[in-house]
Amino acid sequence: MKLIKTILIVFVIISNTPLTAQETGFSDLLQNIDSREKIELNGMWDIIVDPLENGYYNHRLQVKDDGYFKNAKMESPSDLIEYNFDTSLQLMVPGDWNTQMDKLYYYEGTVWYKKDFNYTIDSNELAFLYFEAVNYESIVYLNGERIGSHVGGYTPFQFDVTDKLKEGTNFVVVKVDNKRKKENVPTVNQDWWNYGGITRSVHLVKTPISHIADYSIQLPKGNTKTIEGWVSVKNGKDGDAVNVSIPELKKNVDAVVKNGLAKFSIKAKPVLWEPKNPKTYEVILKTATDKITDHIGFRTIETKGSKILLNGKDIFLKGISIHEEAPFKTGRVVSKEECKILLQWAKELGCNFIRLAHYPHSEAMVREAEKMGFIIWSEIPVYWTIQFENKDTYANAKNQLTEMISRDKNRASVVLWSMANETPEGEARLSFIENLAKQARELDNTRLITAALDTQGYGDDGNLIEDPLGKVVDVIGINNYCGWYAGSTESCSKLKWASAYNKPMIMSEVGGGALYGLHGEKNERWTEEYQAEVYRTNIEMMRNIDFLAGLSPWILMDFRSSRRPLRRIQDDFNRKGLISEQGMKKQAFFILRDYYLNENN
Ligand code: GCB
Repeated sequence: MKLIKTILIVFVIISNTPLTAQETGFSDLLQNIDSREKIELNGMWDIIVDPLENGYYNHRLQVKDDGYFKNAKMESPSDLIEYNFDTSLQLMVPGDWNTQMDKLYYYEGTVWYKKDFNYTIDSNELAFLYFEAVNYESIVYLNGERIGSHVGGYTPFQFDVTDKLKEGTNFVVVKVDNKRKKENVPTVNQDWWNYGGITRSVHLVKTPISHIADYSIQLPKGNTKTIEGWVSVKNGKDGDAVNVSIPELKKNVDAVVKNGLAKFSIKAKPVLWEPKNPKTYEVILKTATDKITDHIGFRTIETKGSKILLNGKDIFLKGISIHEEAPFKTGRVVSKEECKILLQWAKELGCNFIRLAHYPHSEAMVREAEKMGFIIWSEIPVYWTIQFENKDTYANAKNQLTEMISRDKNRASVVLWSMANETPEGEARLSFIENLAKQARELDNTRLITAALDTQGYGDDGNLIEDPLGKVVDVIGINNYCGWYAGSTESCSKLKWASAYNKPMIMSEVGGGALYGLHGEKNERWTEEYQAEVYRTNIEMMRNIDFLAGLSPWILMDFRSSRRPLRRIQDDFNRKGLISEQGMKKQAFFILRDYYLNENN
């Protein structure tokens, strides 16, 4: 009895101990930079295309100490400097290089980017160079000095450059390299365009010296009456106060910093965020030196048997998959307006759910989706056959996962973290993804874990879901192309599904290709009629799956892919969009819309 009591006391002490900044599992990546004062470094950057990496290596392939990052200038007419940013070409940031310059359309390699900016030193502030995303590998230099590097094309990263900035003019150089490599995540093979460049915005973010770096504010799992969270404070000290207020709920609490972190818990009954009422609250965080404002929604997400429960109620996810491909102009999405066009089309389709495939999309996309009431599936590019046995590959995937969760952990719309897409069964792959899932749950135990599994085998009676990964995830995603890659369209309506797991299943991909405006018989590939038939028969199939909790067919809009060369049909586009890249709706759009508007309400 005494022993049990002691164990209980120890347990209570441990569970009440605040997490330290390290224990949150996140780095000090600044949360919600839009709430900060910043200098925008977007616009035209000078660039040098460097396929042989001449600006980095000498002819013995040793790293140079006077590479292009020095931004050297001729001082006398006899000087030999074989590059000059001042007379070079330019590219727009944010943006991919492939769609900005004809000669870079298929280019995969290194491009050097340079930008000048002015800075006025203020000894009371810190300055962070913050990149929303650079695809794929970047090495960053400030005023000719290397300040750091980053791997991974779709997540944010930052460097504290306070001590490196000069009064007046400064210059930043970024070596961007999007060469595909076997050991990378994604690997050499992918069905989307490997857009290179500084594809998202760059900012110089200013903060007070003691500042709020990060925070997490959520309802705990299954509890709609307590708002819980932590605020991590950099350069503060134990005992500092953090004030958390939610004016609309008339809540105002003080928390105390210990080991860099202030934990709090607020009894409250917020109106819950849901697709039909995407309610968010203004949340204000204050310390003696800093203040941050965010808009946060509160909701719970759980599963029960084969159901997904949002705020304790069964919800059917009527979704669509989206690539971060810009409508009309094509290329990477670069603006909020482009996000809104895509999301508005998803609204017209009757969706309440979006799968943001196959990598983390921009923060703007996630925030706009949240405002419009979309439930989000967010994923990392662990795609097809990556090197599951390679420790560096794992570290890379884990880092991308951590950066994704770090950035979006306060978004009520995000309910599913997806670990992988169509990975081949095997032991190394299973433990790779198991470990990722463990990491995701340690970082965030309020959301659900999923993965899109490859088409499950066809038996005589139908498909049985038995991939061992089913054990690891909370929600099973299935990509299945009945009527396109396998089986005739007629066979789909009769296809039966069974599952070895009592878990919800989302049909995370289903569909077929059509060129907008091409018409013919419903058995003629690439016609709108064929694609419409694929949707009709697959919808019938889905009506018969009693453990189906939602779907996100492939895909909202045609997107560029170098796997798709068929001339006059594909022309480098995957044509499985319900809408062409020029915004024209194909017949299948209306088939899916009718299903969403008339069923499962
Ligand atoms: C898939 C992949 C997706 C492809 C799609 C297709 O299964 O997950 O990335 O684009 O099929 O169109 O083949």
